[in-house]
Amino acid sequence: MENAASLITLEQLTSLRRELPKLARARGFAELGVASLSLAADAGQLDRWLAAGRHGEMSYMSRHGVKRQRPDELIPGTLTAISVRMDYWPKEARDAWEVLDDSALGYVSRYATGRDYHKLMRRALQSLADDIATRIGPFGYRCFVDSGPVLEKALARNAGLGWIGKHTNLIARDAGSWFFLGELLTDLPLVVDAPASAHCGSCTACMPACPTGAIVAPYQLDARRCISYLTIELAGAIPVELRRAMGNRIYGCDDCQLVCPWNKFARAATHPDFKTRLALDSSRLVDLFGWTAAEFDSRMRGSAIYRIGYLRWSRNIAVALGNAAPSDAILAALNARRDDPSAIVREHVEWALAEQLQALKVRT
Ligand code: B12
Ligand code: SF4
Repeated sequence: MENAASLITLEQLTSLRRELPKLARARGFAELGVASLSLAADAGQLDRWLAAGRHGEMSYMSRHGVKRQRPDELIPGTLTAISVRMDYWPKEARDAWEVLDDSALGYVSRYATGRDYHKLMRRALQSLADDIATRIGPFGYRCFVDSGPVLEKALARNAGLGWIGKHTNLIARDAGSWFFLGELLTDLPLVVDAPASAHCGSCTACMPACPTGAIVAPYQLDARRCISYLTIELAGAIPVELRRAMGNRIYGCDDCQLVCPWNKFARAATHPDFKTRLALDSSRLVDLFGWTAAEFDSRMRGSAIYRIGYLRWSRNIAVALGNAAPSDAILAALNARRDDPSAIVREHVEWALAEQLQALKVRT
């Protein structure tokens, strides 16, 4: 990062600092804070998490060495992080518990029933950076939205946007946790906010609520058990011992946040891109499983789900079908894909058929 900040006057910086939250809100961000780069405690936790193998197959989590813990080594010259939050809760979506309770439906995590957030947030961050540059002249920065080796939650906490809860998501006292994070790493010596204090207190509601027991201790998530990891990040077969507990969750998982008392303060999304599309909030599993690869491509383009591809999508739905209350429609849908070109899908279809037959036997 070329350091241009030395040419900026103190007066300019002070006035910019005052204006920043307003500039962020004008771009659809709900909140902005400025973070210091002190991440020493988080760095230790990250090292322990990686050493225990809790990142599973997410090799990108260990690829950048200490750069994830030290933004000023990732982008030399970085002095502060401007951290932002954007709310995504789609208020028009069908009640999450109703869908989770109906095994014929597929549950899609509420962050993904609308359009992909990455581009939208990057564009908004870029526009914020451009606005800053018109006010103070050129400065050094890089935008990140879930896109680089950055400890986004720890920086957001440092910026006063919330605390990392026992489920490991960032929570804001006045807005719960249904939001995305992004940041500009900058060479601007801005006055930093005070880190947010923690308010989980004696609550542990999220820990037993996790269907697969992924929250192995307060603030510690074993990603290898997390349904979000299993349905989105994992490329191969889903471990058999975790399949039943996945229920009808076919993309991501929200349970730890659904039970969190702080989400009674959650804010609904304001950006139209987060509105539910394609009835993804409560589609029938058999309908979704009937999509061809071409239908998946054309319908899911522009959705975060597009990133996992047709194979993982089909694999996930097969597991949910195996967990559903038995029906002829489900048996027919599974039988129709017994010869699927993908060995992984075939194996999950066989598992699901066996589960269906087992459930039928128990019922009769
Ligand atoms: C890898 C990753 C995942 C992995 C692993 C999650 C995880 N907890 O690490 C998987 C695939 C499972 C995942 C799932 C989800 N993710 Co994700 N994910 C990330 C990513 C890319 C990196 C997170 C990371 O750094 N993990 C490293 C580990 C070590 O961090 P950690 O578990 O949070 O641990 C911290 C603390 O708990 C503490 N700690 C750890 N151990 C201990 C031990 C003790 C004793 C103590 C006191 C503290 C402590 O220190 C750590 C560092 O601060 C970020 C984007 C980014 N670049 O930051 C998005 C991000 C965290 N994900 C996000 C989202 C939305 C989700 C899901 C909600 C999606 C969904 N609905 O399915 C779920 C939530 C699952 C959950 N309960 O965490 C958002 C979170 C927004 C928010 N409000 O917090 C982010 C920030 C993306 C974004 N830009 O918005 N994710
Ligand atoms: S459910 Fe309770 S323990 Fe878990 S994150 Fe929310 S407040 Fe913290």
